[in-house]
This record gives sequence, structure tokens and C-alpha cells, in this order.
Amino acid sequence: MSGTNLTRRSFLKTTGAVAGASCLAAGSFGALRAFADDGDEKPGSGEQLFNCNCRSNCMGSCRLLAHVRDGKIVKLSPGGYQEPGYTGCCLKGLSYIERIYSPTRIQYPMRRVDGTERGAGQWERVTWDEAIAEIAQKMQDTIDQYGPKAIAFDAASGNYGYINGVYGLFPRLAACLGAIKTAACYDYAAGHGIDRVLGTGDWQYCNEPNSVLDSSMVVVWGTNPVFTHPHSWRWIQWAKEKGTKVVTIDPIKSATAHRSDEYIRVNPGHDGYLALAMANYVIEHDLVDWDFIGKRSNGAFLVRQDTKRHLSTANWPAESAAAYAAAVAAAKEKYAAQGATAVAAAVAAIPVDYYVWDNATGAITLIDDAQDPAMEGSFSTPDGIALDASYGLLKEQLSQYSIAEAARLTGLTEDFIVEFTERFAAERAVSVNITYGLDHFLNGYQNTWAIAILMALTGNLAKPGAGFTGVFTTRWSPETLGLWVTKEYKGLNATIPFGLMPEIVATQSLNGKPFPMKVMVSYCANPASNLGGQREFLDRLLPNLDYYVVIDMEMTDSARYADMVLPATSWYEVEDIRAGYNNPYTIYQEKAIEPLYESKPDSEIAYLLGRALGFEASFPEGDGIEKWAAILFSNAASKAKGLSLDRFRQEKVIQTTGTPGEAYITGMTDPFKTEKGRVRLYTDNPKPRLDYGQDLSDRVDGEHLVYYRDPEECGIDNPLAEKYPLVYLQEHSRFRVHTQWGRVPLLRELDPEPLAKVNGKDAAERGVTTDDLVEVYNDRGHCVVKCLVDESIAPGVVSIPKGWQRDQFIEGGYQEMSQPGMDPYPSAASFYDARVNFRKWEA
Ligand SMILES: Nc1nc2c(c(=O)[nH]1)N[C@H]1C(S)=C(S)[C@@H](COP(=O)(O)OP(=O)(O)OC[C@H]3O[C@@H](n4cnc5c(=O)[nH]c(N)nc54)[C@H](O)[C@@H]3O)O[C@H]1N2
Ligand SMILES: Nc1nc2c(c(=O)[nH]1)N[C@H]1C(S)=C(S)[C@@H](COP(=O)(O)OP(=O)(O)OC[C@H]3O[C@@H](n4cnc5c(=O)[nH]c(N)nc54)[C@H](O)[C@@H]3O)O[C@H]1N2
Ligand code: SF4
Ligand SMILES: [Mo]
Repeated sequence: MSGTNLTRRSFLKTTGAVAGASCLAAGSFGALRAFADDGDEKPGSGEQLFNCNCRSNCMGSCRLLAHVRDGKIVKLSPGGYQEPGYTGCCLKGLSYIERIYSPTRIQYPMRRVDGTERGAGQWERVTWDEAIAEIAQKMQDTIDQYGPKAIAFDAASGNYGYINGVYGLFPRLAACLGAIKTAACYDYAAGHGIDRVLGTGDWQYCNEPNSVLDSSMVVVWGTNPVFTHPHSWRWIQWAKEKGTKVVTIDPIKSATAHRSDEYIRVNPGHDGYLALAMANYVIEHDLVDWDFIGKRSNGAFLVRQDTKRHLSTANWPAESAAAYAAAVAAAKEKYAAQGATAVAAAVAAIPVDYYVWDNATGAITLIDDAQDPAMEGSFSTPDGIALDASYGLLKEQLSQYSIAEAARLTGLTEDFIVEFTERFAAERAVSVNITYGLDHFLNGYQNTWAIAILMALTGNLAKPGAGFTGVFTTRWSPETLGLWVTKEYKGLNATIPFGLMPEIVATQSLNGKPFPMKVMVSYCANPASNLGGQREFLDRLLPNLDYYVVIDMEMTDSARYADMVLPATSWYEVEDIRAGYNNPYTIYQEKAIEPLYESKPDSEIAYLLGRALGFEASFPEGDGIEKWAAILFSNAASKAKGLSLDRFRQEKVIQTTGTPGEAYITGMTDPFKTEKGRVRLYTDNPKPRLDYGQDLSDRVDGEHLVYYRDPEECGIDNPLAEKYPLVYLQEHSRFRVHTQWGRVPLLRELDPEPLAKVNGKDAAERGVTTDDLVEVYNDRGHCVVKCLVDESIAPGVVSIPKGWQRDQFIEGGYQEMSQPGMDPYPSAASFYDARVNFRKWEA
């Protein structure tokens, strides 16, 4: 493979031993090798090699090679990348073979036996024709009685293929029907908070993992990359070898904390306050990076006291405001027929400029014309509009966040916070490695918003080695919308977060208005197991749903409660393409073997249903990956890169983000997609991630400036602490990705059963020790599991690694006690914002 930067390659050569060690450290054990310069494994005798990839949501997207003999996969081995530092996979990837040939795989369509309870496990085999006819009939009857919005298609994160995964072709069917495509609600708080500052949307805030080689310090803040994104951890470990300081902030001394230079233990749920107190200290002690704040932030933009919006050519002076309003009206009229997205894009494209107070002239001036923009102070337009400079407003807002209160909330000492803040501000380049430990709280977006403000004030953005890492995602997007919009398109209703479904189905209403919801189809998702506060799904959603279809490879918690179960193909039985996670590539999946049993790809199932429902024009016989890939690669972004299915079939892996040999840096490689490309110390127009008609009127004025809010349940001052003294976390396990790989024998040997991990102090107080059975409980539910006393867990915390299914517990399930609530701004799940207690289990 070519196109590799020599410096980086030779750097890796010199650290080959480290590569091996880190890969082992990254959750992979001896079966795994690190492949610095080795290249791809050769086929064994009689074997044919197929190019494949891991499509789970592990934030790795490893390229794998399937060794096929006589139509059967006999082995999987890691495939190489142009940049060898991204090569390597984990034991889950290699053991996927046990999932393909698992005796527990769903083999044919199955219908719940008439008259038996949901979940009773009584199934009858049906043909595909019968299954499709029954589902289509139920959908048609539902539409006739309640309208198409009474049907919901639900996908979460089971498969990141563009054709058969969570993007896929079911939205095309939903759009023809005018049905609901629920919006995913996992992991959306972190990006929402960072977007307030960086304008990077839900997923595009991170730098490429290799950027940490240029960092002087990496702060691993509420994430456990050694388990959950080993491909970002490996670069951190290489940076550490070169002298980069690695600090981990976590209530649990995680595998990552154990491998860091410094571990900072905090109480869960209060990191946002810590970051704001640090930011306040930075301002009060003049540690601000004025060069960055002056040139790259909106600190000088003026805020109107009347509307709380920036003073801009869109609203001042009157003639300019009128011209802007006319341009908006024209864009709306011109693009109305193309839908809301097209209108929004056209409105966003209307140029707007921003005013500042120029100290040099003592007048209001457009930012680019000002010589000495005021960062603080109150001013007025000649026509009497009162104004404040944005930075000054931020400074005032932050002044309420004290080091003393940060110490009280987090459990750190004041001296330590001061010392750490001074170090943080003095570093040359800080990368904050962040994923979803801080996200899974009801104040999740306030946590990451606060950290983004701290990064901005200290100038740790948009330069080599500075910014966020952890969930680096593609900056190229294919034309997925094109897969869904056909001539029979009625509308794609994709704004209802899945987490609201229990409430909607139980009450048959949304926002207090009637909203019949009767039929649900889950694919690439296991919501009965993965949605917070499990009893919501079991007791409120399921009993009030007329009909539930699950498409999967395994009898998951969700499949067990379905009325109809359809067998999905495994990842190796279909051709597909997926974009990389924590690497800059897009990876091709060859069809390595024929679909086993009666399984079918999701795309084919969508087509069968589409035709059965009368949409022959949108779902004609004979459509296949050639057509869909042509649509995906039809947009300008794909054309600019010369992408095509043929190229993927030949080259297997194509770099679709950044430049070979260079680290992609957000806000540097490409500008921030913010007003004037500047990071926001004040957010002009804070919007919720999804607009499903929720009322935000009492919140909106408070969303311009970063602020702290206590977590809903787990905070140290929460009155529930008396009854439930322990905060309940559910770490992501190195042995599963959510519920996937949960029944792989090789992995169950290493991790046989669920465990409640507790600190020795909490165990002793309850007369419990390792291997005792305990009941972990709160008002929402309970489970019975084996206890593990583990001093890595902070006192006051219980962790049950997530992903086990209900039948793997002695009673109940780990998900019963987690938090089901969602904040209406990010519409994001908040599992960890929960309290529990535990006691010895006397069966
Ligand atoms: N092997 C494996 N890899 C995975 C997954 C998997 O299930 N298994 N899941 C994938 C997915 S979809 C996701 S979202 C990611 C999740 O990846 P991570 O975010 O890394 O996973 P978590 O285990 O949720 O949390 C990370 C750390 O945050 C800490 N934490 C919890 N609360 C707080 C807090 O209040 N403050 C601080 N500072 N730390 C806190 C936890 O103790 C934990 O050590 O992993 C992805 N990768
Ligand atoms: N308590 C608690 N719960 C959590 C979390 C937590 O931290 N704590 N984390 C949450 C997070 S961050 C996430 S991202 C979610 C993940 O939630 P999900 O996305 O539901 O996670 P998976 O368990 O990976 O389930 C996906 C299902 O898709 C199936 N699948 C895989 N490939 C295909 C395919 O090609 N076709 C079809 N039809 N099915 C396929 C798999 O077999 C699996 O059953 O879990 C969330 N749940
Ligand atoms: S689970 Fe993650 S690290 Fe393991 S092979 Fe799959 S993508 Fe790679
Ligand atoms: Mo996730």
C-alpha cells in the first residue's frame, strides 16, 4: 500500500514493540498481533481472501480479512490500512466467526404462536411469503385506521453499513408510507454541548486520533479508550512514549486510568461545574489565550439586550434587516417544494455579517473592519439598542463558579484544582479525549459545553495536538437522503427521539396531543435491552403496541418480545460499505459467503415489504448495490473524491477524510462551520437537536451562555441519596459491544457472567464479599448478580458492565435501574444519572 507519510511510518517502525504492547493493552489478548508494517495476511492453501469490515458501534471500524474455504469462513485476520498505525483489531472482531456459525442464530421467520403471551417463547416457523404478507397487512390495516404515523421504524447502532445498516433502505419505505423513522437517542449530549461552541454538529468535533502525537497533554475525560476505542488509545500510548502527559479523570480507576501518568478521581455527574470553575480561574488569573480569543472567537460580537441575539446585518440597521427578511422569504418560496432541509440550507446560505465595538474609533463596526474590537463593556446603537460584548457576558456568567464549590462537588481539593488549572492553561497543546462517560447524564451537554469553553479560553482548539479526540468520524458524507427520497415519497418524519417511544405508546400522545402509535419495526437495534429504565419498554411500550417486528441474527431481549422475528444476514453475507470510526478511511465489504439458512439482508427485506405494500416503483425487482452505490456516490462531495463502487471493489479501502500522512484537525484542516468561522463564547441561536414540537420557552433565554445544572438524580446533594446512597454506572465492556458478542463462547470463557462491581467499603457495610449474590435495586427495578469487590470503583459507586440480556441474570436485568429521562435540548439518553442500593440476596 502506498501514500504513507514516511516520517510517521518510520516513527512506527521504531516503536514496533510499543505497537504490539498497546494492541494487547487495547482489549485484545494474545490472539492478537499488532501489524505495524506487516501488511495483510496471505491466504492459506485452498483459501480465498475477502475484504471485510467490523460494522458494530465500537468506534473502531476495523478492516478484517475473511479466509474462505469451500464456501465457509474458516478464519478472520486483521486487514491493513495505508497508515499502519490504524491497523489491528480486537478479539471481538476475530471471534465474529462464532456469531456467524452460532447454533443460536435465528434461521427462519418466526411468528409468536397465537394466544401465547409476548415473551413466552412459543414460536412457529413461517415462510418469508407468509411473514411479509402478514406484516404488510398489519401495516395497511394500521394506516387505514390510524394513518401512517402510527408505524415506526427503529434502528440504533447495530451495523454501520450504508446499505444494510442503520442508514439503509427502511427509511425509503418509511418515506413512501409517510411513517415515522425514529431518531436515535444514544450519545447525542456530548456533541450537542460541544456544538454550542464549535458548530460541529452531533459527531464532527474530534481530531484524527494520530493528532495526539503533537499534544503536550492528553486529558482522558470520562471515557475508557483502552476498552471502548482502542484505536484512539494506541495513539495516546505512542504519544505517552514520546513524553506526552496522560491524565484520566474518572470516578472509576478504569483500565485507561491504570495506564495513565495521573489519575484524578471525581464524584460522578459534576464535571461541568469543575470545567466552569477552571474556566473562571483562567479568566480571573489572566491565563486566557488572547491571540486565539481575539482572532478565532466571537468574543467581540455584540449582543442585543432586547432579543439576546447578536447584532448583525440580519437585524440591524432597519434597511439591512428588511433586505435580509426579504431574502429569507424568497429562499423559502423558492425551496418550499424541496422540503424543510432545503429551505434551511438556502436560508443559512444568505450572507450575514456581525458588528463589534471598535475601541479605535469609538463606533459600531463590522468585525472585519475593526482595528481594536472591545471584548467587554456595554454600548448602544445610535438608534438606542442596548448592547454588551460577548466575552464580557461570558466572564460575568463564569464568575459564579468557584473553586471551593467545584472541590465540594467533585471531591477534589481546592489546591489540586488550582494547580491542575494552572498546568492545563500552561500546556502547549491539550487534547481532551472524550466520548460518552460525561454524556450519559441529564446534564450531559452542560458537561461538554463547559469543557469546550475551557478549551477555547486556553486556546486549545484548531492547532496541531489541540482539541477533542475519541470519536473521530468521516467528514465526507454520501448521498444517503437519495436512497430514501423516491417519486412515491410522502415525507420522512425523523424527529421523534426513540427514547420518547415508551411515553408515546403508553399514552398514545405526544406533547399532550393525541398521537396513535401502533406498529414498530426494530432492525440493527435491541431497544428492550439497550434503552434506559428497562421497565419503561417492558411495561409501558410493549403492552400498548399492536404489533412488533424484530429483524436480527439472534434472539435478543427485543426479539423475544416480538410478534414476528425475521432472520438478518451476518455482516459477511452481504456486500456493503462503511465509513471509518477513529480512522480516515471508508471500507468496502465483500460478500464472503452466501447467506446462511433463510436469512436475508435488511435491504432485501425492505424491498419485499415495499412491494407488498404497493410501492413497486420505489422497490422494483432487480435493484441492488450497483444502483444504491451510484446514488450514494452521486453528490458533489463523492464526485470530488472520485468515489465509485468499482473503485471500492478494486482498492478495498479509500481515505475519504483528510490527507494521507497528516492529522486532520477540526477547525484547522477545515474552518469551523460557525458564524464567521469563529468559536462561540456566546451562542447566537441555540436550537434543540430535534424539534418534535416540545415547548422550550422557559429554557431558551438561558441557552446562549454556558451554565451548570446539577444532574437529575446522581448529584451529591440529591435528596434521593438517603434512600439510594450509591451512584449507578454501567461501563461499556471490553468483551461485548453493547449486546453484540454476548453469546460468543470464546468471550464468555473470559467473562462468563454479569458482575456488580463495588468498593470494599460499601461491600463491608452491607456484609457482602466477592462472589456473594447481591440484589441491586432502586424504585425503577432490580437485578440479582454476583458481586465483585474492586478497589478501582470509588466508594459510593456501583458499576455493572452493560450489555447483558435479561436471561443472563438470576433475576431482573441491569437496565431496569438506569435513568430513562432525556433532556429536550439534546434528546439524549442519560443512563448514568441514577442511584441504587444493594443488599445480600437471600433467595
Ligand atoms: N468494547 C466496547 N467498545 C465500545 C462499546 C462497547 O459496548 N464495548 N460501545 C461503544 C459505544 S456506542 C460507546 S457510546 C462508547 C462508550 O465509550 P466510553 O464513553 O469510553 O464508555 P463508558 O464505559 O460509558 O464510560 C467511560 C468512562 O466514563 C466514566 N464516567 C462515568 N461517569 C463519569 C463522570 O461523571 N465523570 C467522569 N469524569 N467520568 C465518568 C466511567 O467510569 C468510564 O470509565 O464505546 C464504544 N466502544
Ligand atoms: N444502561 C446502559 N444502557 C446503554 C448504554 C449505557 O451506557 N448504559 N449505552 C447506550 C449506547 S451509548 C448505545 S450506542 C446503545 C446501543 O444500542 P444498540 O444499537 O441497540 O446496540 P447493540 O446491542 O449493538 O444492538 C444492535 C442489534 O443489532 C443487531 N444487528 C447487527 N447487525 C445487524 C444487521 O445487519 N441487521 C439487523 N437487522 N440487525 C443487526 C445485533 O445483532 C444487535 O442485536 O446502547 C445504550 N444502552
Ligand atoms: S469490535 Fe471494534 S476494535 Fe474490535 S474488531 Fe470490531 S471495530 Fe475493531
Ligand atoms: Mo454509544
